[in-house]
Amino acid sequence: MDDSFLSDLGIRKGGLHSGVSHGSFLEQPGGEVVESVSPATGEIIAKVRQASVQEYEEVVKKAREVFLEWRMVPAPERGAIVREIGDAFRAKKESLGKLVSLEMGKIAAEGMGEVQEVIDMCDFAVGLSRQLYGLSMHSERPHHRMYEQWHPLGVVGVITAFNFPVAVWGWNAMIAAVCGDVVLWKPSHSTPLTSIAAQRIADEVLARHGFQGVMNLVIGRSRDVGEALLADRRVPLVSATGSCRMGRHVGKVVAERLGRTLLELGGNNAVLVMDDADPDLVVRAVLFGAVGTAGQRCTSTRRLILQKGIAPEITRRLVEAYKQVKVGNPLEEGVLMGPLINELAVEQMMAALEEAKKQGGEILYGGNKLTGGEYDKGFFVEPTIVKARKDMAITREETFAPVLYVFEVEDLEEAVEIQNSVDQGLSSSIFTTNLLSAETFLSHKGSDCGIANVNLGTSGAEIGGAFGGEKDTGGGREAGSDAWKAYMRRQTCTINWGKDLPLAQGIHFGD
Ligand code: UN1
Repeated sequence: MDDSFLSDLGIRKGGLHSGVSHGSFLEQPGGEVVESVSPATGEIIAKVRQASVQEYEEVVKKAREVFLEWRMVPAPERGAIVREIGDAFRAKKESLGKLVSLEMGKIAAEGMGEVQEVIDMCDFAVGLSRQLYGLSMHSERPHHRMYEQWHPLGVVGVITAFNFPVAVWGWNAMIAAVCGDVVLWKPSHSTPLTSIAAQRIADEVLARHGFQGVMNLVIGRSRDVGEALLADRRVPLVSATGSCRMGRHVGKVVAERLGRTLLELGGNNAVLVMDDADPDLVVRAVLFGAVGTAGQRCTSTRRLILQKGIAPEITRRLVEAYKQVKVGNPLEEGVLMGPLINELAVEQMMAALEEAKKQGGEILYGGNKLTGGEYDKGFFVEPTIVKARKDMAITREETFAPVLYVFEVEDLEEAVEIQNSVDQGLSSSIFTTNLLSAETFLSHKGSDCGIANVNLGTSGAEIGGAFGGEKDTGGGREAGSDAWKAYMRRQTCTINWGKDLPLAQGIHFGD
């Protein structure tokens, strides 16, 4: 493999890298060394020295100082710097996309798509830097004026997962930066090199402008560094992506100190297909949604709910399509599905399939771990389709793997009932050419998810919309629309420009 992309990103193959940066990387952080392992080949790409709690302390202290300066920079000027960060990511798109593939296992096209998401976020944030609007209100009192304004919040903790090792940081970091906040990033220990490479790109631009430390990186163990971050009153907002279990813990610890959280947790996303749907669109969308990123997106399609008239055709064509999926090294041309992230993920998928069979599910395609040849070195599985019934409890759990449960229903009402019967509420979609069905799905008696699509799949959202979901997905919204408001504090201001002191609600007090 040509690994010049690693040197392009400053990563030395087999080398030992620092996992802590407050604008420039610390020489010798005091935490344990972690290995970055390619899930496709089992090879150690490089090693990373993590932060101890002591370095975490140092970084937060400095971040807090940088915040006091950064918040005084006019927002459009902050935006201009973020524009340069976007340009720097453009220049490294291919290299960083390949590193994402190598370290996380998604195919190169998706790795590059993820870097594009960071670039798009930079562009969005630049525009936003001139649009951090507050409202003005009419006061009920004479000679009074009321308005609201948005102030920077402080140091924002960003905890990201392995599956989107750079895009989700981009959603948070670019918005936080234009809002005048300072970012403290704790990435997944499974993808340390991607975060180091991304941090280095941002560091270089920020240093050029004398703003080292607006973005900070702390790779560290959850049980000490992570806990320190959650409990830290100097961090007013923690934005966390991960499992529902992890989110419950984050929510509890941060709420205990009355801090804010922005949670993007599990999904159990369904595609509903009505008899009047266009089958070509369905097959392509479900393939991308269920097999893309080896089913390891929060938005991956996990349930396919088919109206009974179209069910045989869709099932047959989907099985045909699955047969064509080439599973292998994600950096190889023609491969559509890479490995899972680690052995545990493979075991969890196999355990879920055992459970599905016990509960009455029937495997229509796949179901196995892949072995032999190059497969023995990595964590490869077959993409899998399971014919399911709605009473199967396993279908209500999120298994982070390419498992698609297929249901058959009578009508839209039953389809929506199954779709909403799970604890998670991230993404959903319907395929129909009937306006009434589409609008019912989008209405308040339709999908209960944060994302609801018509005639496209559940995954692959654009950054322009607010991203996130309801129920156990955590309720947070990131990226586009007005998600920026979570990263600022709102201040309501009333000004009296008269010579009297009228009270609100018409109260007379001692006069
Ligand atoms: C995630 O899996 O955490 O909508 C994020 C999508 C991507 C983001 C997924 N743009 O599938």
